[in-house]
Amino acid sequence: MTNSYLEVKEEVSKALHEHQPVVALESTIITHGMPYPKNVEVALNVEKIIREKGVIPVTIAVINGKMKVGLSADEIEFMAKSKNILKASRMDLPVIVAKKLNAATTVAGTMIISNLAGIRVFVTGGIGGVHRNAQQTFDISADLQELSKTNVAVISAGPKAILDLNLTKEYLETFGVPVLGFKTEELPCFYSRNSGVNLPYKIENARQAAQIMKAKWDLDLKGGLIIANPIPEEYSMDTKIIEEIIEKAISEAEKQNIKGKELTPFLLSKIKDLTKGESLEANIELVYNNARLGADIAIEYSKLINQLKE
Ligand code: PSU
Ligand code: MN
Repeated sequence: MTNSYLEVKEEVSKALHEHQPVVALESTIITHGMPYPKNVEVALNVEKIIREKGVIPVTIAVINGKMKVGLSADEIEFMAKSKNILKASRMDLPVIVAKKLNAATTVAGTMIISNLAGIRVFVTGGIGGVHRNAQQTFDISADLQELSKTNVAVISAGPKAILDLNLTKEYLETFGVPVLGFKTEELPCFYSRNSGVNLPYKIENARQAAQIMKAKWDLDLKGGLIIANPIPEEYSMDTKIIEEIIEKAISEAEKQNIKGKELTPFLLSKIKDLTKGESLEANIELVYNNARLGADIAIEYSKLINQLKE
């Protein structure tokens, strides 16, 4: 790798060189999205699910200022356990790299590093988006701008339910980010399958996702795509019940004056407490579900790139 800020694991650079399927994974979900030690278990399981499909999983983080493309099990444990790991989005990366700090990467941060390394498929839980009341607060996740400019496909269970889903959809439309519903015509919203927000495009399989990705980038239409994969039916939470809980969590955040970077982690953890852990279980299952689909999409995309016949 010519980029001296990047440290790409050997099996990853080999796989990329040979156009073998590779899936990037973020680390903020580990450090800020789930409690220790469950976060370690989940991070390792996600990698295992992807590897069992013959795809190389690549968890991304910044350690001592190095953008790590692929973490060892020890590094995952270190990230998961350490207190005060920073959360790196686009604005943070140059500071963290120059000061040689440790940081977990958000969807935006992970997209940037994936793109530098040449990884086109990235699996997460839920993307950031336009927060409720953004008309006043201006709180719009940098994930959305990143999706408008960086060529990486993001497999998620939709924007997190804590957001304003209609505004998030409008924002993505304005910035030209395709949102493809996987076997659904409705925007999934993280903990549940149903948001009431319609999606214009439905895809039926991983191959269609790969074909749309390739078409987008062949046409030089810069930016990412969202493959919105609903949480499996058996883990989907009741939209009404979860909505009441989200409202409670949001008013608690307002009371405590939680803002900016702290808001999303605060809400996820509050919701976990208020649902007695049920939301964490849902979060874990939706990530596993996204990992399975993401691996399939990486396989199909690499087939297209290698121009292999089925
Ligand atoms: N998905 C999860 N848990 C998380 C996140 C995603 O299941 O914690 C993280 C992602 O890293 C995403 C971030 O980029 O939440 C959004 O944070 P913010 O709203 O501050 O941009
Ligand atoms: Mn924000």
